[in-house]
Amino acid sequence: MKTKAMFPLSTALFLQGVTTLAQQNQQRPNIIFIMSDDHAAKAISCYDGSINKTPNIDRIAANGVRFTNCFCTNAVSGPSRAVILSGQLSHLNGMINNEVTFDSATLTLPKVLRANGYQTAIIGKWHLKSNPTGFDFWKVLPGQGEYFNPDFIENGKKVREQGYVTDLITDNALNWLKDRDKTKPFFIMIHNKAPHRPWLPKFENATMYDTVKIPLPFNFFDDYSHRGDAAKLQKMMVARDLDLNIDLKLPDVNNKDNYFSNVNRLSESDRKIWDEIYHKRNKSYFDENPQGEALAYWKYRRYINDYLATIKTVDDNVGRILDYLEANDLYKNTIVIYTSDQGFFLGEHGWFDKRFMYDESYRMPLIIEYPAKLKPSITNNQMLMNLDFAPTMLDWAGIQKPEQMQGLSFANYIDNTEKLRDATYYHYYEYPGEHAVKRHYGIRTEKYKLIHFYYDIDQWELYDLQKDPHEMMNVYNDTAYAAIQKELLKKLTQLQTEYKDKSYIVPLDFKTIENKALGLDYLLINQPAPKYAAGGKHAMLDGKVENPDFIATGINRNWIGFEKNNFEMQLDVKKLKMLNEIEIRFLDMPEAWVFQPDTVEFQYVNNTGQLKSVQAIALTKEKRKAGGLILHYKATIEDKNIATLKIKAVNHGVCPPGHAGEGKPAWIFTDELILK
Ligand code: SGN
Ligand code: CA
Repeated sequence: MKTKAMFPLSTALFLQGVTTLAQQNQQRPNIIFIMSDDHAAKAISCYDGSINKTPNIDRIAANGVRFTNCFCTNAVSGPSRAVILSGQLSHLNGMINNEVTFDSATLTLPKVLRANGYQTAIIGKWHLKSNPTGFDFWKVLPGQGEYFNPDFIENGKKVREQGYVTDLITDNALNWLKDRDKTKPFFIMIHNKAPHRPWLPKFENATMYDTVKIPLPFNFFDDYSHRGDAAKLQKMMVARDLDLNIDLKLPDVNNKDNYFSNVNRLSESDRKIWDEIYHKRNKSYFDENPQGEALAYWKYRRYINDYLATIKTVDDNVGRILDYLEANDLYKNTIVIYTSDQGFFLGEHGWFDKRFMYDESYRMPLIIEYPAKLKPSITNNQMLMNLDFAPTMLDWAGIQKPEQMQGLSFANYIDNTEKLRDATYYHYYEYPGEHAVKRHYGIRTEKYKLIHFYYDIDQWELYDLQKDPHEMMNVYNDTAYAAIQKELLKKLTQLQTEYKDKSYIVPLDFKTIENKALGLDYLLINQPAPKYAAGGKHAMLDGKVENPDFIATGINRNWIGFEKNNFEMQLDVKKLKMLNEIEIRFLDMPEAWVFQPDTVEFQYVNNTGQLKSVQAIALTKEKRKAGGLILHYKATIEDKNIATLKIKAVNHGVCPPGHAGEGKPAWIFTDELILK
């Protein structure tokens, strides 16, 4: 059996065992899993309705269940998809960020369904780098995919199709449904690219929202006071980080002929139509020449209008799928799921994109109809995660979930009488990365959210979601919340143990080196900043140095850091008798406000009492995976009888002009003085 070779033995046996069981089951439901990319619940009218109408997606809710508390476990595309497929959290399925390649040998939902007699297919966005496995048919967009005339990879072969991506995905899905083997139940994943950046609507919808003034969210001009640094340091602001040409479709200022570089896939005649639409559409911008807040508002409107216009086509195509089911007597016994890989910021906090555990990006829309089993028009507020999708679908299909799947089936929790769980877990890793959202993990209960930002930061946030649903006020360390904070921390630790997630403990990876000065007492003239004083008293002389690929955590790091101050260290080296070589290591990581010292000087007094001084230079540079360089400053000493040694490294003082921290204190980071 082919599957046997792919799975561990226990899994192969498990699949075989269940196959026979499932074969006896004639009434197994079909499953259509429709997932869009970055579709926030706010932009679905059965959730909100204030900014757009989605009559077809709403049909699913009217026929079934709308879930109001479904959350993703890692709010970025590849990771969310991998969690849905595998039923395992990112640290176990390996797809911690969009950069990683999904291991195609992972046991996934389509594999289990297929081994149990289902016909399986996936069409549309895949984004997991390796080829899809577990599908009888796959036709996926390479990478992020294109909106116009996109390429697809069909069972390994590249084909280019003419048309608009959302329509083409549904065309292909309907074709597959028509041609399927009608003796078997089916499972199809229909994955839209829309409404992903750069939000290119179909021609006929391009201006549909231009006459409606969608209001700015109340916290669009959020200044992030009462929050930690993560919110302040992101790069996903509508007003600042959207590109006028690519994202907002204004002519390219550097290349007027390149009116809009994103549509170069259009045929010449279509391109003309497009240009005409946008010449007209952009007129208001040139007439008004908005500046300051008016420009921010203009950007928001262009952004939200395009975003919603791409959703119009998503909704139309959901309608086509539902119509097909009704017309082909598939309505009753087909589970239709509509969701998005995660939520999205629609100007809240001034942002676009996702990644943060704040509700707008954290919450997933989830709507399910299954007329044979589920009552219509139900609202369900169970605390769910995308981790639960695979176990639930398997449950409905009458298949026991494989042991390694960590999620829970909510199939029997739709009526709201019993709670499935009391907290959801989150862990985001894509940092350093696009949009500069710091790594963080946390939990959410119905009432509270606790987040820890880590890696090159060590900050906690606690939100009282009932009093502060928009997460504007971090109450971590507010004494009024002391008991709640303690309880949430306990729950968080409990979940991390249960889910076997230790991936937030970035391993301290040291090399042991030869150092004659091991354990000698020393004196620091200036003290390191308390947060970066880790490593204990002997950190500078403990014979341990960081491996260049070590990833700093901000917690427990071996480097010691000095804000604005110089680094000055003095030690008695009489015991050493002989001393030839001195080396000291400094970090150069300007983007983290850490600069190499302006000068490094070794001063020493020999037994004749003479004071001598050598300027040291950085002879070796090691590249760190976590960013920046480790500079090794070295000097050779001719004198034999040195009594006292002093090292002085001069801080750059303030971040230089043009730097993000211009004028703010610069840092010096050092680890290990090596004497030979
Ligand atoms: C692209 C986008 C980002 C987006 C990532 C991840 N930039 O890189 O804004 O966050 O995808 O999105 S773009 O300028 O290329 O559009 S994800 O949905 O695939 O995770
Ligand atoms: Ca996405």
